[in-house]
Amino acid sequence: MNLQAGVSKKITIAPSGYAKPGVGEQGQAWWKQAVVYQVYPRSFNDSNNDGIGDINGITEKLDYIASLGVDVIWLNPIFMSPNHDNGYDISDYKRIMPEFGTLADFENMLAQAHDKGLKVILDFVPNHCSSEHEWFQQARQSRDNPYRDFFHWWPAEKGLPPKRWSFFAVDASAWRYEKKTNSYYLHYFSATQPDLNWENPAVRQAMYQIMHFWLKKGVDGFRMDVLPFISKDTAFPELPASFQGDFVKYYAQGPHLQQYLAEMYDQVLSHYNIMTVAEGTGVTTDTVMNFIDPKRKALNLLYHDEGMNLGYLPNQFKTLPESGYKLTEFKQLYTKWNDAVKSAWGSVCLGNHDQARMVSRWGNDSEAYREVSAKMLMTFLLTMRATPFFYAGDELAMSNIGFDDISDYRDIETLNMYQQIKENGGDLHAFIESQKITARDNSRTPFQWGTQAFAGFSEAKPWIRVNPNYKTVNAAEQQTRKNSPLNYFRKLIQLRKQTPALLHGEYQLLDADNPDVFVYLRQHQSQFVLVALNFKADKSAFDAQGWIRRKRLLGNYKSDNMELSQLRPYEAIVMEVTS
Ligand code: TEU
Ligand code: CA
Repeated sequence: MNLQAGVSKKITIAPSGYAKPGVGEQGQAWWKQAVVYQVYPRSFNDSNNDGIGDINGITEKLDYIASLGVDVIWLNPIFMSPNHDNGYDISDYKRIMPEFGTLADFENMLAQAHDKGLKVILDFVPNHCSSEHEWFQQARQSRDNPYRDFFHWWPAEKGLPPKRWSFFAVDASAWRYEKKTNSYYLHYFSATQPDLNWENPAVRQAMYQIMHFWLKKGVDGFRMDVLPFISKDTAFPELPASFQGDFVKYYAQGPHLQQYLAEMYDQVLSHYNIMTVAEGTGVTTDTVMNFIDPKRKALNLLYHDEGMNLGYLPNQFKTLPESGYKLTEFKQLYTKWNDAVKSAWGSVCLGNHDQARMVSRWGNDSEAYREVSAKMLMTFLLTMRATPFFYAGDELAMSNIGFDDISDYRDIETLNMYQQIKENGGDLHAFIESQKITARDNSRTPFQWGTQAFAGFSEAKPWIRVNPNYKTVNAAEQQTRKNSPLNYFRKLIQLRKQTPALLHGEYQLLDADNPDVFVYLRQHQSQFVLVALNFKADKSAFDAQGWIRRKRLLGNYKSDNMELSQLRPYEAIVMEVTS
């Protein structure tokens, strides 16, 4: 062991970045210290037993959420919507979807959340609305309708529009022909989600006004859906011949992005002490600072999809190889993102409503390892230098349902892709096999509260099937069990909050080439915390690179592990170290 090497390593992570005003210890913005808990309202708790989760259902469970120690609730869209894409197709941005309740229900929920010290951020969808929105209903009537320019049109007399793929359309095209005005409209997502034309100042003003409307009600910020898409090259050039389908590169982060962000900042965001998070589809470490650089007028945080897509086979729809993903790539990726946002602030997540369950995708959901590997992944999220985002149910180690029958699926992405493959004579069996692992509906099954019928989510048959493992995997059972994932999650959050090195210390990757163990150091002033995570079902060794254990802070095994450099299957340890 080379002690000197250890010492010089410490110097490379000296807390020099903390001198800057606003980023330093004193100037820690609340959203940097927060833990975010994402609630998918449709699946969380059903208060009126119609099988659909709702706002009053969330209100009933605020004490549970507060008991976790999280700070912020992010609600998926709750606005008026025909629900072709579960609320990501908004038909009225200022009204609550009746299935979820009323504006009064929302205001009550918000007030009660605030009383319990919880903040609430809403999911705002600026890139597209529902085809049932009044704006689109008007716009499609005639070419000279006042709302015509709220959307992107391609007049058919110009010929076929240049190829653009859609995420969800069965015919794969992002252009849809409308006979009435002999034009095509643009929809990057389904045909029921026409893209709004941000070039039009009236669209931008309408959006800012909607944001003010909710912020004045006291909401604590927004998650902004596919924000990079709001600026496009509206000349819609032909794609290069060599084009391989990586379409977000051509579709998003257009020439006016910075202008729109700055305008939104000036006219809306800067007037409130809020948390603003961009969904960063297609954003790389080269462009992330355009969205979150504190020196710019922009947002606070961005979460990227690069992490979510890790391991997928190229040119195949959300398909993982048998061998899964490579930990070395995982480590490299999160280290690269940590470094890229050093002068701003990062966010970290391993799942959400668009992804598989965290433990199934990144851990091991077999009976033997489901809990221990879920705790290991929680440890990762709560010890990185970034604001962690958890998806409701992660704290219980809820796992994929893995539907194998298309009739069980509810999600437009799966249903339309299935139809597309069917029409093209593709391999439907292979598609279903891959969806069992990666489908979005895996995370959308009802929250598992207890052992009663429908897991206590509802007394009526839920809109989507409950995972049959609810008899053993549920909150009631875990509440009283000392070492349950739920109670481990609570302890871990407290540890993060009490440990300056974990909250805002510098991050440094150790033992980078180790294929089984993720080891890193967090350091704040004289406090050094080492985190070691075994991502494998076997015992794994790692190199602590000269760091000596002083005190174990937390681990996911009951008994202490006295060997610093040997970890048991999926073991996670957090310890204070010294050189
Ligand atoms: O998702 C953005 C997005 O790019 C999705 O296509 C995502 O990559 C895909 O679901 C992964 O399988 C956002 C929302 O989070 C998603 O729920 C919406 O369906 C989508 O935008 C359209 O609003
Ligand atoms: Ca309901």
